[in-house]
Amino acid sequence: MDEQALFRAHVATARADVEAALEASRAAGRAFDGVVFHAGTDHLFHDDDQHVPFRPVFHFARFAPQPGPHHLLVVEPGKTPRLVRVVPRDFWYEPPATIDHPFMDVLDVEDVGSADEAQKAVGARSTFAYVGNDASVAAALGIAETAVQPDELMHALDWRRGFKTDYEVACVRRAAERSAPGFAAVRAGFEAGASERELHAAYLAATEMLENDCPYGTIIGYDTHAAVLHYQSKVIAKPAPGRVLLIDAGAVFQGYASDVTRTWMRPGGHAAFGELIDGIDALELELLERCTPGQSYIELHRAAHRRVAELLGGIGVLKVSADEALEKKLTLPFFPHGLGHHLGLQVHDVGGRQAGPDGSIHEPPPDFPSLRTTRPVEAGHVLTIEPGLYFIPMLLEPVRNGDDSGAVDWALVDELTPYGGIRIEDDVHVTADGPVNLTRSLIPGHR
Ligand SMILES: [Mn+2]
Repeated sequence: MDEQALFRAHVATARADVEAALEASRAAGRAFDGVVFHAGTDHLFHDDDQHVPFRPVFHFARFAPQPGPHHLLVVEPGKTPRLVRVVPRDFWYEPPATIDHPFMDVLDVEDVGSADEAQKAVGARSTFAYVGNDASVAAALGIAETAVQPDELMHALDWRRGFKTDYEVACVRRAAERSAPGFAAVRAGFEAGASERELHAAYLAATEMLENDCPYGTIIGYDTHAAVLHYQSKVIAKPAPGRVLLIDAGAVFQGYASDVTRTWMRPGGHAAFGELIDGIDALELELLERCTPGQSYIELHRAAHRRVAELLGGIGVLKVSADEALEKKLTLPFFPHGLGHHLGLQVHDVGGRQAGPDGSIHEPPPDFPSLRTTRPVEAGHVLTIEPGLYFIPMLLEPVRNGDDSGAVDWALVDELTPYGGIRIEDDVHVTADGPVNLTRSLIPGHR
């Protein structure tokens, strides 16, 4: 299918989702004639005239990947969605690019010169709900505060965003295609001994992205930096010794993100660490293959902990059985984050903890408070699978000094701690016919 047809079908689904959300709201006693989606108001840094990097309101971006703030989109059942696009005449900044995208043909698009003009063009909408980041814009449209992101409507919209259209899946894959040369450049730089900062620059150059185009700050860390889960510094110094590199990076296509992590070790590193990399890689691919409709994501997370216990037992870091390790929660300090998350317009996409479209929440089990995804896996979901295994002194300290200290070979832990940690992540599209790995064929593993 061509892009135009894909996008047309996508907008049909997005419109149906809005209609279903309006119906859910009506059933809850809060009826609206439609929804005004706002691209959002941008912000300045405190007491400054510089703008905080702008990201559109994601429910807006689902209809139109139009950069820039202030645009308004009116969605009403039975009518073509109307986009009032703000293209200011400005000599300080370049106006947001009028991009080449099929939304120009699928939506009813009208250009105006300012946020005020956009509000005038949309007119009074007192019977509508407002979705956006600026209640004053809602007020200017005559929309009551109680109709600003009303709960029932938002729960239903968030839930439905979990089911990706073919267009959305294609965008995630295109984002991954865009990131692939970045991974190749970083791999080559790692082999040549480049610094973290040089690797980051190489990633941006190879993906043709500016810093603010990245869906999230790239994580590029050598050795112990790989054990800082959201490591951000990217030091200038050449790596010493630079035995291990962890890169967690994505790209964006039409607003949709990819999110992939690889961990590489130089030849001649600790054989036990190499075994752990192999083990986490095999685990990741195996769990990804289990992403079928009806699968409990929480069970996948539990399975990951069991394998982490087995891997640590296999190399001798843990001196107790996997059962005992799990019972004593000894894997938690080694694998302290969740197995993954929904992926789409947001890197950590909405709705991962929803139990249904009605606002009920599926809390993570008490053992795993960081788990972002508790919602059962369904066809249409796009998820990440990203098991990890780290040597984080701060988390291991209490075990070392606690009652279960004897269950761990601390000499071996001390040998492996300089290697930092491992995380391996791919993106999966769940279909009725099974999982599709969207990223592994584009971005090779660790070998
Ligand atoms: Mn991720």
